[in-house]
Amino acid sequence: MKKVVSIQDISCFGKCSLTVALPIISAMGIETAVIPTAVLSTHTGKGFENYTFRDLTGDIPAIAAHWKSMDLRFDGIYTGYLGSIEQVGIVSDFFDGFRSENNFIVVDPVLGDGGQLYAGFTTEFVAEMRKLCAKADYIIPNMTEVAFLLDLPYTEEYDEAYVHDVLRKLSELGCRTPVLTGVCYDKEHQGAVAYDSVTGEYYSSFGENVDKHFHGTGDIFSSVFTGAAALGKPLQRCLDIAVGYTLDCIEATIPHFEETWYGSCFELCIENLIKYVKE
Ligand code: PXL
Repeated sequence: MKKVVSIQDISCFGKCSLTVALPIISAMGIETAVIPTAVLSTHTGKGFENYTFRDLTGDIPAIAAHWKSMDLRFDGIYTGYLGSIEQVGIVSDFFDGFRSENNFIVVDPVLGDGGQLYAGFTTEFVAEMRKLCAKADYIIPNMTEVAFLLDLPYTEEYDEAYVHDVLRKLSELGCRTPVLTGVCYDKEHQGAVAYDSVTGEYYSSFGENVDKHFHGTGDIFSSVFTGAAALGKPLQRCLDIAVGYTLDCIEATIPHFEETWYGSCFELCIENLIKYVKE
């Protein structure tokens, strides 16, 4: 069986980070180990306030040392939301200890959305995340995260040439294949565009655009992308599965949006994901 380790927080309520990565990657038939980097009562996104936050950074080196003593190996290492500068450094050490010729690293540089950083993040934190991106094979930012990573103004008006240009610049941070999510060239379509900096090729996948914000879709996309890459699917297929399933989740959430405004109802279409993986 393929094995992936996901390193990110567990937001106890709110359908994101580990409560998304663990069920989704497992459903793809992949053994999913976790390193919870923090425990929060909810996520920190819009609508939640006064959440608790217990930092688990200090536990990570001991977990890594125990796993090393057992000679554990992973086909993929996938990080998402990280809570502090120190934590990003410790995750970077984990990469050094567990990366090999035979595995890959995915960094979802969770920083913000809608042109704004999430609560608690600073420009110093962005600088540290930029360094982590340099160690990844794949990074999966949205447009907001691109603006912060590349120190560019945030814009919702762009064309294909602009997207290709920022993807090239992201690869210059040191990562082979940046994947940009939430790309809209027109009001009808939304999708993802990737750049393989070794071959110089661009890949993209688009679906219908639903013009509303759904929390947690970035984590759904990155989890599916990571799972598909661990299964050895080609880059185009990884994009198609991740875009397709994320859109399924958005459509499944619409009838429940009043009640489930804080996350996306990925649970209601997990059978689609299992089908896509087998196609
Ligand atoms: O969905 C990304 C995410 C993960 N973890 C925490 C968050 C967020 C986004 O708001 O707050 C704690």
